[in-house]
Amino acid sequence: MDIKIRSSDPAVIALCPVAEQEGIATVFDRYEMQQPQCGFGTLGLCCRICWKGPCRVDPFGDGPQAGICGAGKDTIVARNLIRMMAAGAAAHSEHGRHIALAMQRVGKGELPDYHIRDEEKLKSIAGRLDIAVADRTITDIAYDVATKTLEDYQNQDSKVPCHWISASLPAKRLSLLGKLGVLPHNIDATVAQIMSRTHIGCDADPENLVLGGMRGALADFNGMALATELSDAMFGTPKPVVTQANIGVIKKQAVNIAVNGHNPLLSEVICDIASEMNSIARDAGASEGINIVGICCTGNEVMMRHGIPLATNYLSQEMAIFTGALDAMVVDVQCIMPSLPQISECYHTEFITTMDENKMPGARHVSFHEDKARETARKIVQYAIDAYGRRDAKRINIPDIKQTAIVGFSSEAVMAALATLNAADPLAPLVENIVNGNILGVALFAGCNSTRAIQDENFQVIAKILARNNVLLLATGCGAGAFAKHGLMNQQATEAWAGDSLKAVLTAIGVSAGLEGPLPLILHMGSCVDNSRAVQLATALADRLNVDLSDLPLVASAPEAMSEKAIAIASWSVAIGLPTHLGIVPQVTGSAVVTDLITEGAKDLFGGYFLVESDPALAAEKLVAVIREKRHALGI
Ligand code: XCC
Repeated sequence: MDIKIRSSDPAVIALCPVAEQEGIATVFDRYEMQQPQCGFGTLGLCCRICWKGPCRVDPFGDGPQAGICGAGKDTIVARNLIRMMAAGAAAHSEHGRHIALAMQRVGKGELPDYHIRDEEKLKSIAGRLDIAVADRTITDIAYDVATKTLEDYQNQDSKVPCHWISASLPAKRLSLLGKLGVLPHNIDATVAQIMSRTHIGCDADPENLVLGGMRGALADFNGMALATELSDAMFGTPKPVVTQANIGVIKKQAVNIAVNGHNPLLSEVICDIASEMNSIARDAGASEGINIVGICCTGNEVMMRHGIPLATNYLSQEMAIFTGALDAMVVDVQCIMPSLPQISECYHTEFITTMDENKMPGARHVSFHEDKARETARKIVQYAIDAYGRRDAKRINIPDIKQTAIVGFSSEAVMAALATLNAADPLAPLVENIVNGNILGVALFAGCNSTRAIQDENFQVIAKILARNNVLLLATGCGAGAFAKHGLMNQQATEAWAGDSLKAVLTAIGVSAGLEGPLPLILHMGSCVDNSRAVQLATALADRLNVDLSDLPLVASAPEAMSEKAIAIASWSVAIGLPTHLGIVPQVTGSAVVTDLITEGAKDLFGGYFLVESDPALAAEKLVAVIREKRHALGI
């Protein structure tokens, strides 16, 4: 296999031959082995919802047109799609619940290993949730914020929408979503309702199903907004920090520990403990002590808060082990390939699972609970130090591939940078430059990598074209990882790729904010749950202009979307009014009705819609055209 047709990441291109030489299959090999993939599944036409099945509908119209129960293609496709949205919502919201429960216990004084690191942020959250702050202790406020947040998982009054979505979207959008009946009142209930209505013999109406799915997707938004905001209060609100990204951040002379997954509750403590255990690592022979590196969204979390370098993003997570210098990979939840423990077994790498509900065959499981966070982290770091002693020097191969990245642009950080230009009215410089066309529009890149595309390629092609067209670029998740690895999140990239007027704006803000040069070409807003940061910024803009989100020259793009979480994110992006590009054809095309519902139909209802285009250059052109249309409608 020519790896260049599977990945554009030079580190992957350097390390895949190592895997081949060792006779170990990678995600790219397994993709080849799966070809050709099932056509029915690709079209969304395979139903496995009951044990009379699996059933499938013949897309050419010759064979069966309904499953054994009578469900036709539209019902089957819609049910499959919204179950994926529910799974995505469940994943983000479990993450959020975990953080909220931890904060509630911090509020009760039960977790000495955690603190409220950003008290101002906590107070501002309290203000948004109508919780009093005057003359109160920070722990009391934390308790109330967490308790009110947890009501979003408990409220049984379907007329009262979740607190977080109500506190996060413009009034116009909330009113529209309320009228459409898609504002969630309870995250858990919304997810349960999707599972219930898609059980055999329930909702069979594709439009009703898709609307129910959109409600679940908005519950996903609610779950990620609360996860982001509470994490900031507990661990700090990100500020711009200079770091490095790609596999070359692994160091030969250090005990290398990769943190992989999503939830900062564990990785934050590991970062603290690692700095305390440096001398033990040095005594074990690692002259550079302990080197924590990040993968996927745990990587984004620790990168933006502490400048911890990013080793890689989703599709290349296996590559870190092939360096022969990764002493431990510590994982929590989501997007962790089950192949990792088996590959680790071929090396000296300790592969450690930590969450009791996420175990993997072949892994060492160290059960993580917040009560004993520091003690558990210490044990994990010690396993890594012990593994360092078992390294095989002959198998060490760390390609010297890494790029500088400036990351950590929370909405607060963006506002702070803008405030250096206009302290009284920080949004004014952004609004002025959008109105006068120096900034044509804004694009948010989110989502994963998929083997259905050349890894990271779509992100790069689309971003460079949009930047040339003076579109301001934001990124989260593995998209952000892709840009960081490929050197598109630094000042040199702004010089190289930004159109003239965008470059002038990024330079004015960057210089004024003390960066001694422009802002990076693409602003790193964080992990997947941090897509809510971009919505926060967009909501501020919409409120300022007294328009709805769907009126703004703002688009979203998930060029390599893959996970159920990405499907949920892309769906709420549509529901809040954004034209949302997908570079991977979603598994819905077996039903013209559902395809039409999420494209043209959604446009009529929400103003947002899916724009599917797998050619990245064409996708970029279409996104620029959409931004121009929005500007035209606004009269700017
Ligand atoms: Fe996708 Fe969210 Fe996972 Fe990366 S890690 S593969 S969901 S982009 Ni968040």
